Amino acid sequence: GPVPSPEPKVGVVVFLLRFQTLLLGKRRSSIGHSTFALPGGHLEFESFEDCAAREVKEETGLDIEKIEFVTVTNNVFLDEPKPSHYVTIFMRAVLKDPQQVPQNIEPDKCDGWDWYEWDNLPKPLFWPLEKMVLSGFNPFPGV
Ligand code: 8DG
Ligand code: MG
Ligand code: MG
Repeated sequence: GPVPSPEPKVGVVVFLLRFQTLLLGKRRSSIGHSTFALPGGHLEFESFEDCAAREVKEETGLDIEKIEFVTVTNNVFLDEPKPSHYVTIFMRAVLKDPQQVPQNIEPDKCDGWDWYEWDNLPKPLFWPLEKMVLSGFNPFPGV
């Protein structure tokens, strides 16, 4: 019979900018396994800004500020072990303390976090992010 289509969920992810670099981690989660992605997770009973700060803290230990909405994309994951659908909210933020170092707090979900230059991004990128890069998007303000 027909396969039931999954209900859309809301993801909130963060372009965490530090000087000319941004934070990426290689995923260990089933969706997008072994691809580089932004910190982020599922929206709960909270604002986009609170979700961004909470997920970044839970996943990296970092404290962020100047949190603002950037854009939203629709992502249907058909080719994953478990098909899923996310409306993904992209936020932007900076570190409260630029000297603070990311920790890999959820090693079951991520191989580790590092800072990357926009012109020298690691490969492969998680495809919702890849799609934005290919469209010419740039997360740095004033570009
Ligand atoms: P949670 O239990 O902490 O709430 O969830 P999570 O385990 O941290 O969720 P996640 O997979 O990291 O993020 C939720 C979804 O957001 C993800 O499955 C698909 C969507 N998503 C994108 N792009 C990105 C991205 O660059 N990074 C992250 N983390 N999620 C993304 O569409
Ligand atoms: Mg999370
Ligand atoms: Mg996450």
